[in-house]
Amino acid sequence: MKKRIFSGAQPTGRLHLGNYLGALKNWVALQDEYDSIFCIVNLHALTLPQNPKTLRQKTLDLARIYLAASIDPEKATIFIQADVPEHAELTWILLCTARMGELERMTQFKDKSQKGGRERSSVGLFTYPALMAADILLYHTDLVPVGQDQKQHLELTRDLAERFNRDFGETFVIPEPYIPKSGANIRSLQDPAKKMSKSDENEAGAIFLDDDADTISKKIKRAVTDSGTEINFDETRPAIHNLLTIYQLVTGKTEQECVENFAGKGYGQFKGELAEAVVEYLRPFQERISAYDDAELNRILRTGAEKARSIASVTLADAYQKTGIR
Ligand code: ATP
Ligand code: LTN
Repeated sequence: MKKRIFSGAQPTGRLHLGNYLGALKNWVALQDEYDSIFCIVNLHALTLPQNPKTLRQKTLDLARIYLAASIDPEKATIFIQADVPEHAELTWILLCTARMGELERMTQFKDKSQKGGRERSSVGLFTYPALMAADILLYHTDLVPVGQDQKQHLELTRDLAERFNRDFGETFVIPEPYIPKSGANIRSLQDPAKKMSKSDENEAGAIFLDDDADTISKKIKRAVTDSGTEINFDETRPAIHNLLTIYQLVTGKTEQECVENFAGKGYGQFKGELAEAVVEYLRPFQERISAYDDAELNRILRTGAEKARSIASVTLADAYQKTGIR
């Protein structure tokens, strides 16, 4: 029996190179070896204000991105979170086992609630990690490929699963995070102190997967650099470290090959070669993105939801039985 992976992304905006290099790329790489389930987490999207007129389309667009990124619906299960109501149901059970203190320690809540202020943040934003834990635990997931920013949520998921198993009897598999050594933490091109993010107001900080060649070039040319002239993987020069990491990941070169390639060259030439490499890397993806119409997407998502539900319903029934609800 193959081991299982589960992961998801929110349909909240345009996906960027950080999402791709930190997560999607690894989903694709793992889908042959693992029984793979990839979710479009539209219930998570509601934790911040969304436009109801565009959320459905964004949800379908994210399915299109999964497919264009080479996730194969013949191998992997792709579905929309809200099509499997067991996610919301198990969340309640997990919320009743989670502690206030645990959720209060989540740094993503601290970051995301900062914008509008804690007082005005939705309770859903606060309880978001329990929904993520339900996503993962419903499928007896072994491995969860995510970026570095999700590590803390994964640890909470493990704690909740262990606590439930201890209090009510063996029910959930304890999942392991899969966080790549390189690419899990792509920084903003405008401010390397921040991660590259969909929700950053400054669009110049992110390379979106659907940016055209000209936009990619401009963003890379305008990317901030550090003092000094050398192009190397020096952690104390986070801007160049980030750009060189992107170069390494999109070209598949070793660290040493990257450094040798740019020895004695200036930032201008480096940025030119980096832009070219990113454009080439994204080209096949961009060519595939229009290949799927909404009818086909809906068919894939319906099949995915049926398959997901057949697994999730058994796990939920077990959790309901163990807790004395049924
Ligand atoms: P964003 O911060 O871009 O708004 P998000 O929190 O809405 O992202 P999702 O779109 O759900 O996140 O993220 C999908 C995956 O991309 C997650 O596994 C996340 O860890 C990963 N990811 C997000 N940003 C980065 C980044 N800058 N570098 C590497 N991986 C990232
Ligand atoms: N919280 C994640 C998205 C997410 C997820 C999941 C990732 C929701 N449920 C389950 C992996 C497994 C995020 O914001 N990036």
